[in-house]
Amino acid sequence: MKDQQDENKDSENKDSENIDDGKRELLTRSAGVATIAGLTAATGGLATLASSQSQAASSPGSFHVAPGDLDDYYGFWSSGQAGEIRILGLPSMRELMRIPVFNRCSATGWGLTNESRKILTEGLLPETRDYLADKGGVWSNGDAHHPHMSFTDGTYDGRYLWINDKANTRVARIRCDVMKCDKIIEIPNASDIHGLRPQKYPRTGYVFANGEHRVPIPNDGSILDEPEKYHAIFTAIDGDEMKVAWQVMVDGNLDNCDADYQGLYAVSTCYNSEEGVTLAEMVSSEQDWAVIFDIKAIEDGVKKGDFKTIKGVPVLDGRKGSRYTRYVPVSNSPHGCNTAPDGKHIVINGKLSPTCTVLDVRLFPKLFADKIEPRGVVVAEPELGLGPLHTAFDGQGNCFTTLFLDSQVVKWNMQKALDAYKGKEVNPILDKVDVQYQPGHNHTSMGETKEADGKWLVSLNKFSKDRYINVGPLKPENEQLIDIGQAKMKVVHDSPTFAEPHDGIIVRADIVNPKKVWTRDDAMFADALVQAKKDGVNLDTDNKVIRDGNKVRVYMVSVAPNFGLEKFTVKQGDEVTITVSNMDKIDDLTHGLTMANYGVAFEVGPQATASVTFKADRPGVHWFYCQWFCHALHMEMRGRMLVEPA
Ligand code: RUQ
Ligand code: CUA
Repeated sequence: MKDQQDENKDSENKDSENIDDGKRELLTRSAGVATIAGLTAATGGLATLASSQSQAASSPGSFHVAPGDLDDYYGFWSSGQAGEIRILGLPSMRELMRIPVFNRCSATGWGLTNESRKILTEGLLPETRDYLADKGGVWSNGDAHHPHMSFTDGTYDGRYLWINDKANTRVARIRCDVMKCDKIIEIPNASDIHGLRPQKYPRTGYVFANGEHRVPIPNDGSILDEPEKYHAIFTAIDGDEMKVAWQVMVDGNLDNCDADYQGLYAVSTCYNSEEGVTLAEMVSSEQDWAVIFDIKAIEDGVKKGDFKTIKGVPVLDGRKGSRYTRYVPVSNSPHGCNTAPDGKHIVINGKLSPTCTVLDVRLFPKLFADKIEPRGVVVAEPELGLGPLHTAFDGQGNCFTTLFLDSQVVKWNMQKALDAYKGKEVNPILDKVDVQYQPGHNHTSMGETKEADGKWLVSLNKFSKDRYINVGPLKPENEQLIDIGQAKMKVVHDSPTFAEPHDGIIVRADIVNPKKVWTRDDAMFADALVQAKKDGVNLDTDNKVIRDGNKVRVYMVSVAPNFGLEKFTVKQGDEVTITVSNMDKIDDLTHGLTMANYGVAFEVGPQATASVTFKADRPGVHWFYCQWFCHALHMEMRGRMLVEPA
């Protein structure tokens, strides 16, 4: 309680700094850069600023969640190069859970258990499986950027999350009923999946995934230093089947993407229209593109056979001049691509340009019918500040764009931006707030759905610098919670995070309803059930050791504080499979099994079965124990594996 009070006091102090910063900025900045709309008269401006700040201080939308109270939202965060997904509670910003995905996990055994290794390997391309054969069989790293939930009719439906792996060209799916990854596929032909978004309407449906880097297709060494022959690939994945539905080859590098609210189009930002391979080449041209994909035309093309099958998937030619795509010129190196909850506008974030370019999806049919020029779909292009990367929405017509170079979030009004583009004398910028420091993604509560509620904004900042006590040369990143319930934005909370708060979504808690315990017939451990049946073992009740040549299968039930077997004996060199079923039915009663000095450890959730296979090549006495605190006699929950020397 005391900590919380200190924290509150602390954040009040920081808030007062913010006010000072805001005033200083208003007084010192040149009018052209930071004109805050509505505050144009200098004297009236300061008064307005002060009163709106004090109003924000007594905001009803408090971020304080008292001990024992529950949060209003789930935050699903990526973790960049850490390769996992993290679940946060908002507005408290408490980290609640981690879901291992592309990484290995010492606690849960992800990457080690038979169940997780199946998920990590079954979707790999054959050549990758070969490559990994003598390297442990699974990738141990990933670069997870963009977590997004499944949609039905334009809003989250709580079924799945998907996330990309830029490092090893994969897309993973997480089951939201148990909050575990259940499918991972490697995307053929593409290189390094970056932007990822699910189809919003009528449902997901497709998961769109951008292959960022251009490579030769096939990338088998037959083409090397001939960049003009490299291509980038846009992929539509069938999110139910977790299979590639089709791919489209495009010009330039694909960065981020989003889908419309009509189920007709997807849009990707595209940089490096120069198709260069060095930085100088990549930024030499003044213009890059937003590429628009006509989903119905592509599906039609697939039906009519207008594709090449490469690595087992249909690849359509969507390069310039194709009927499947249109290239809308925008300023050099656009980055974020965000569909507004109004269902009409898509915001392309300028990155190297201080502008955002707004496309109107209602004009896309005309563009594909060649009745207007590509730039004809641009309906606004507000100048917002330096380094616009990503835009979020409040559902009330306002947009929030991160300014990487300015270390700010700018709030601007869509209608005003549309009016200004038509020549009206209006400033679309409503407010700016300093963030610490250099924001990348930002996200509003429900902001990428038609149910955007305009309560909270999180700014995911790449640098924390002096924000926390020094932890050495490697510093945490910094996430900030911003109250957007008032006219003026207000930073109300700082959260340090380990690598890297790349992106996140904020989902109303009532939409997400995970189970409290597993069901005994869950697909996650279906293979163990099949094997047990073959061995005449009832997983729910039996404790048995089955010898099958030099393979030994050990079945154990765990009920706190006991494993079903107090010891078992194997021979040196045996291949041992241990299958543990946790028959405790109580909420939060997880067991684990660690086999000492064998590098074996895994989680077994309540009513779950988990298994691991290893070679018993170290003779002697090896204790196995439960490493998940489960009972007053948790320390005693153990047994012995006796390995007879060969
Ligand atoms: S991209 S910081 Cu990997 Cu999400 Cu914009
Ligand atoms: Cu079972 Cu600790």
